Amino acid sequence: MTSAITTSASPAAPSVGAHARLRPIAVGSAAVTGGLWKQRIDANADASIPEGRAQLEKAKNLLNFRIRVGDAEGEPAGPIFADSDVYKWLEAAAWEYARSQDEGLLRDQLEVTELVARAQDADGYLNTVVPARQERYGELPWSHEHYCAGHLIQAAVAQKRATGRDDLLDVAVRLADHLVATFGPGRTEDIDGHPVIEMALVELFRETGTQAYLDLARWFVDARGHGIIEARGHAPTYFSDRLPVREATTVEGHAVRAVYLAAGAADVAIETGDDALLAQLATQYASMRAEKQYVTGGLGSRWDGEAFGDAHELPNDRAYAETCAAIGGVQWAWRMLLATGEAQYADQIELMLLNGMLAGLSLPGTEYFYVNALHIREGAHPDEERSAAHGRRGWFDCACCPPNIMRTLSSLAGYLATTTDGGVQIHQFAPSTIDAGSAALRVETSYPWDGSVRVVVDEAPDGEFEIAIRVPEWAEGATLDGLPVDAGGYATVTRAWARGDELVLELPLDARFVAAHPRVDEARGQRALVRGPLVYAFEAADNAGVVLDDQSVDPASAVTAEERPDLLGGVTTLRTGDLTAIPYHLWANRGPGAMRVWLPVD
Ligand code: FUB
Ligand code: ZN
Repeated sequence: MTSAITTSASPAAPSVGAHARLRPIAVGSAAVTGGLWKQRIDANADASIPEGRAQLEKAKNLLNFRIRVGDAEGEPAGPIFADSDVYKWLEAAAWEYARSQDEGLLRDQLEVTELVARAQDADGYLNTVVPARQERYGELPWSHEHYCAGHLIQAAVAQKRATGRDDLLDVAVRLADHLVATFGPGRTEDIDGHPVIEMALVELFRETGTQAYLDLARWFVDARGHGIIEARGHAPTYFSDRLPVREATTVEGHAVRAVYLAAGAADVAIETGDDALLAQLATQYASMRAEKQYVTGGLGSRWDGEAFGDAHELPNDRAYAETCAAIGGVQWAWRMLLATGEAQYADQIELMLLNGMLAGLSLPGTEYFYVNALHIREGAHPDEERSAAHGRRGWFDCACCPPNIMRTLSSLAGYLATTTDGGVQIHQFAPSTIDAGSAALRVETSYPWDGSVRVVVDEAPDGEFEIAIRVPEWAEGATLDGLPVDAGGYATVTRAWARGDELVLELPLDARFVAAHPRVDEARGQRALVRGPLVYAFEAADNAGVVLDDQSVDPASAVTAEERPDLLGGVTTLRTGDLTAIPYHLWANRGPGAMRVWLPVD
């Protein structure tokens, strides 16, 4: 590996020599300028991120750091991985600064950064909770020490890319050097029960060029599945440690752990040119998608162990579908997209962002779902904190999901498009501007409410250039400039361009009923309503006087779409028979109540 100069500044930026077909566009070089995502990005900036810092005070995550540096007294509070929430918030603040250049937010993140830096031990170790509760690295399957380190490193890389500052990066480098000195072949041969360090170390390699970080990431990936966790007395499946990553053909165990590991393995494959590893990850992804993913993109069906179930084990009322798992799924799909250039991964990113993840956030941006059920029965009893029957909540004792949404929304522009030497690829549709270096494009659309996507050339590249626009798999009948294009790929036009040239993609947004795989017992004989990339839900608030649990649908019946600018921030509702449906991600914004995605066929 010669150089690790990054090609752009976004989450997951393969190095120059990396085996990636596509290259990301820096977060600051693309901007969402309107529409659904802008609403959410604004709420993230105006409410979620500032409120998030207040919640970190209230939940004592920041107090833990003050205790560690001697500014306060007491025992650290919260889960053993409490530090990670601070780091995810720092990452969110960094990407948000890249977007808004908000100096107040920069001051805020530097203040928290300074506190974090002071809490670092002289040898680079950094954790505010573990040292007060147990021996350093004494119980890695549960201690989350590498997990917290991974989130710190991700935040540091984001801060460097977004602000150019080294404050947190210096901390991350000292911590990573400590990990390199401590773990690996011939040193301590141990792994954390919760992956994320793999992705983080690869990103730090990309940022610094230090080969040892990539080597350790690869070692952490390859060390799994060889009995390390079992030797410590734990059943390995939960920890993604039953099989080597290179042998596993599906995902299993704790869903967030599994997808974070796969995303890190994809990063390793991209940087080392490991095609065999990449192919294995593609096999795992295909299995997850075909057998273990909800129609909403949600991942992980079991409350028990927050885990993937067996193939087709996808209950609706007891769905877990943790918000973080959808986010981890996006991170994995993004890396697969960069590596392969295959549109299926961009389809997946869209599905998970617009449904599985976005349902986790209230419209004002201050309340969250941890668990994303697909069915809330009449009179459902919220049996515990995470139950969706409560409606969204301001924070959680285990608050992994809220800051995970924050960092995803503040870096969302980074997922819109990519470049190759001779072209640009548009993967996600939003009113936006995309500065691809040699070309600048503008996207005008009301998607996902309307299927028209206009791509305008604002600055033309020299010579021939390819503009590729994703045509989602569901978009049979799509046209580009009036000519039919195949669904499930990219419509491409290669030619010389002039300022003002444009392409117009028309995606058919007819509502459609979809059925699950017949082996999904809990959805057999039922239909879900989808329109474009949006999955719809029937909610009590729109269906007064009706017991949703007693309802059924006729899939042959007409479905009418109605634009409702007055409702839920502006939405298209669907009506079938006597029932009204709204996009799933918007349910529970008018209080909790009965809701269902699947309805039995008449
Ligand atoms: O273990 C850290 C986080 O807490 C996981 O990613 C979530 O699933 C929750 O268990
Ligand atoms: Zn979570």
